[in-house]
Amino acid sequence: MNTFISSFIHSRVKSILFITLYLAFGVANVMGQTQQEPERCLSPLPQQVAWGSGNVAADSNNVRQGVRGDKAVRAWSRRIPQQAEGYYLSISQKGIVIAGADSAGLFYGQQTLAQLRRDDGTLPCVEITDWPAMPERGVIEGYYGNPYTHEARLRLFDFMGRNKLNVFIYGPKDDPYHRSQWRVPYPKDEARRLSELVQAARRSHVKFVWAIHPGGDIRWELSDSVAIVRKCEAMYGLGVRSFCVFFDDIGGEGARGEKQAGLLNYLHKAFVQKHDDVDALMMCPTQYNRSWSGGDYLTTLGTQMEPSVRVMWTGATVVDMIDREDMEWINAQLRRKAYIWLNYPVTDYCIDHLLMGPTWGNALDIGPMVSGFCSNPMEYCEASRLSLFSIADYAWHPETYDAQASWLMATKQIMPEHVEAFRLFCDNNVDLGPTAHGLRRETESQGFVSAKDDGERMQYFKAMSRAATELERDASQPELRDEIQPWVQSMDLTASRGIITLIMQQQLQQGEPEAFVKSYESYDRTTKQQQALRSRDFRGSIKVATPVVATRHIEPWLRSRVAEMIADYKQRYDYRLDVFPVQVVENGTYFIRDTHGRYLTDPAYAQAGVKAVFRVERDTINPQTQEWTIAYDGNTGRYSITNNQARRYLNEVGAFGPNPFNAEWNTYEIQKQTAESDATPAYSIRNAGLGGTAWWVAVEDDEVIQFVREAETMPSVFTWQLQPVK
Ligand code: 14T
Repeated sequence: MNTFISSFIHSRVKSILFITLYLAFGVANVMGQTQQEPERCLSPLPQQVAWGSGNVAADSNNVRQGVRGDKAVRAWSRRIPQQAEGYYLSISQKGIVIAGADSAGLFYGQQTLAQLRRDDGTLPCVEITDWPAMPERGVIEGYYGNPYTHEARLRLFDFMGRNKLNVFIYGPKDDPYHRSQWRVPYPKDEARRLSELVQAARRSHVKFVWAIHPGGDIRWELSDSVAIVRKCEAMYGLGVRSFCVFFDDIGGEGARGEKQAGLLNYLHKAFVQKHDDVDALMMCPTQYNRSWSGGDYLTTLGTQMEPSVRVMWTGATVVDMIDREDMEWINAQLRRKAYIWLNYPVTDYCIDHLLMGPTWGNALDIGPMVSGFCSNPMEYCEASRLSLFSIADYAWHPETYDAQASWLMATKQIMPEHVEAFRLFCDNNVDLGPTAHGLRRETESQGFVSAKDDGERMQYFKAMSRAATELERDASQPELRDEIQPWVQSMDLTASRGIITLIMQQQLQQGEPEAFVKSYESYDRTTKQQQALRSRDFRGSIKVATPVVATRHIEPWLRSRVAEMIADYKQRYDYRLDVFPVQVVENGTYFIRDTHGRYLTDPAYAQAGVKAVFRVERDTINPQTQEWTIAYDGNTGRYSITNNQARRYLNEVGAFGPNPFNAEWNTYEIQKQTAESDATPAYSIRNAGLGGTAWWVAVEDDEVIQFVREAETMPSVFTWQLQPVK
């Protein structure tokens, strides 16, 4: 230890130890030989690191390695941590020692050593004692969409080994032999490839878990239990030693908790115990998140199912980060530690997005409360590495996990030759947009958000454009490039639209309508080009995406800027108005009248939650209660409808919104229902946001707006008069 000056212990929770060691060994610092932590090169961050002074040559023959009990490392046996998969690594002038608690520990010690090796062939002197906080850490290929290719999985296992991830759960929803045709054995070629995968996983110390998804059409009869055993035996023959049964996303018979528990118990007896080398089973319940839980389903599993069966869990909702309270609640139900299935960075429910932001939000203190932690990734295997890198860091050592630092390191590891370009790309692919699951990641396009003026915005768009070109030309990683290419192209086109927008702004200011129109045409072409981009549009593809980027800040900014400029232009010029999108209703103030001539009115000066009503008479005292501002929202391409009395907007149930205005919810489609020549045209008004699509109708006996869904017969009262207030 005397060659080691303990200048840094990573763990924040070990700060007391840090202070003690600092006091004990800090003398050298006082003497001026300050030891600094080298630039971070280790991930996952080890539990204990003590940097020494000086370097040794990496090619030194003086490496002793082994597992606890081996002669080669006997002298260091007291330094080997007790924890499974732990290791002790020492690099000093005397040589290199790697002593594992077990074979996985030795393997991880070797990975750490490889990470320490510098380009110049040297290694820093260091002493590391390390072990994982969570016993199982890994990847669950569990999404809907195009399953990974064989080659992608092989590369993934290699990556997992280097990042100390130790489990891969095979459960692609669209592998027929996993789900829709679970009773059918794999065809020969596929079976051979699976067996190759199992071997490859093993070489990287990755446990290959094969999952079956029988719940869609299972009959609770012995014949189906036997069919599952038969399929598992076939997989056993291919080398699989770990098994999981999924019951997610099903209803009906298959969803019965006591039957599922019974099946798992049967498999435990009739399959697991028949072999001496098959792991304890795992299962994914039908109620796999708290928002879907109810009745006694989970406690039935908890009490009736063989205690060694691990149960998967996605958290408070389908897509959610995990905290202590989640774990306390579910562990009590299940009477065991839940096995986390993290639905991030999976994008099967928002396929136009690529998730390349920092992985944050999981509590740092749940290590002891989980039996495993797995991430369900995107169908883009290479691109998913960015998040998986951080998942690995987190699951190994959650207490010191720093999402931003981990992201910086991951981006550097993944694209060492184009770090800055890649970071800019990633920072424009962060948010998920509004989805059924509600998860948002709003810190996107940070350089754009912090730009102070259009000059800085222009700089940002140009940097985006340069980054796109750099990444498109990259030849260092063809697999990754192929995956992200559609989003890189999309970023390029977003950058172009940004640049054009700023040019249009100048042209408008300088009074150049011809130039403005030309620019607008080019903006429009670029937008259409962007909308025509596709990802995964190969033959037989299960999901085809239209890539979107920078949707959180840049996209809305572009749309509203352009919409404002067009409105401004229309006020000032008559030239070539035909190039702009047709606005059905010009922005302005209107009376909204139903087919009986009644006026839509604010009855209570826009109290939140109160509905607008129909009045036969004009309000002569407060005329504004019947005056509505209808404004085009360039962002959604729809209209907002706001009452002029208190400037409150209408929401999707025809009430004055209690929440802040949100264009995603509170804008409408307005269509002309009569001929162009009609002097008093009739319009239809339709909800079109996240509140669903329903037409506004006025029923004579009703005082408030009613809503009719498209599928139903449309009554004659669905048209409205929008009468400009003169
Ligand atoms: F098993 C579960 F833990 C789980 O998450 N199941 C699926 C999963 O395969 C999918 O990748 C993920 C994200 O979309 O969510 C689950 O699938 C759903 C979730 C829904 F809320 C499918 C339909 C839904 F409505």
